[in-house]
Amino acid sequence: MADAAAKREPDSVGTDELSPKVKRAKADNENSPGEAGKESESENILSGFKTTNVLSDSAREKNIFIHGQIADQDAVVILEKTPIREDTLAEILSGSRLKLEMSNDIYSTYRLQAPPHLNEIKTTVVCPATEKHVKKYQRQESFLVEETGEDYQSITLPYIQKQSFSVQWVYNILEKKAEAERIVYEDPDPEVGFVLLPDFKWDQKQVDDLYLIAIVHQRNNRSLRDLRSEHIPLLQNILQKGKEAILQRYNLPASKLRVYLHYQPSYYHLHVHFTKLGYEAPGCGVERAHLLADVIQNLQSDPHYYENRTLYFPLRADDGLLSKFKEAGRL
Ligand code: M7G
Repeated sequence: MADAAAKREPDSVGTDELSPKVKRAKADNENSPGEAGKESESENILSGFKTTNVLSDSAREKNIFIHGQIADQDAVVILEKTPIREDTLAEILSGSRLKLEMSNDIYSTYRLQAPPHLNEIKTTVVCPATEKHVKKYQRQESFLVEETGEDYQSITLPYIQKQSFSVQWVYNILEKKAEAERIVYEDPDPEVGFVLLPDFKWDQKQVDDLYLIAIVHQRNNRSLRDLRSEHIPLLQNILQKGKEAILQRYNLPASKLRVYLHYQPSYYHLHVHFTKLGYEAPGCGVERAHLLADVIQNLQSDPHYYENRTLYFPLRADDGLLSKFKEAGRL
């Protein structure tokens, strides 16, 4: 399944006991005056979208990743049906049109046409998209790579210095040129500070699939590999204040959070993922996610842990980095 696909686990273990409460908290937040009017109607840039091919899709996850063109520029569009929110049930049940499909004994199935505002499709557009974006969203076979500290220096680092995605979107956030109104919390300190905001994979309509990212103000750390014991205060600050901010805003306690870094990340500016425990977020598996609490402990016991350790991660079949590992005889 493509990386960016948000998995929905409506019946997953451990997600239900807090849900009504946190959902209400979120709904209250949304109704507060400070939140009003943020979403603006935009011109439909997708009306002229020309589809080239479907990169991946999933009936189970109810999403589709499409490659195409918008006004002669390459684009990737992600369409995704969102979960049904408990606080909209009354309106869905009473305000929809119902068409009977079949009826048999005590069983019947219908097509329910919900009011348009309750029937939205979360849409993400990357335009202009690079070839790397197209590859990122294409369904692909993956291979587990074993990277020693030396491999990082001789294979990975030279590759990512030349080939990685632009982090302009990250600088826009840090400089308040984009998404400023979405910031949930900021610690402006240049050394240990960070910005916490919703990941663009999360539509913020329900807490069940909560997903935020903390982006550090420091600009000299690419990833987990660059972390040393001197970064412990930064990491502890993110863990502590990030959890507090999420409790305050979404009424979700730390015991319900999965806080981790990706290795390899897609974007080489240090950031931390906060997702709700029980929500199977893309990339939260053991082959890619490193719990922030573990990272802190590892650095406490060995200041150079992430400089020297062999790290394992999956790479997709057409990833240029995989070719570099093959060329070096490391796969
Ligand atoms: P990653 O581990 O570098 O890559 O995480 P991944 O996308 O393979 O997981 C970067 C995180 O930033 C991901 O969770 C993205 O969904 C998120 N993200 C990416 N972009 C381009 C944006 C953006 O423009 N705004 C926000 N809010 N989140 C983004």
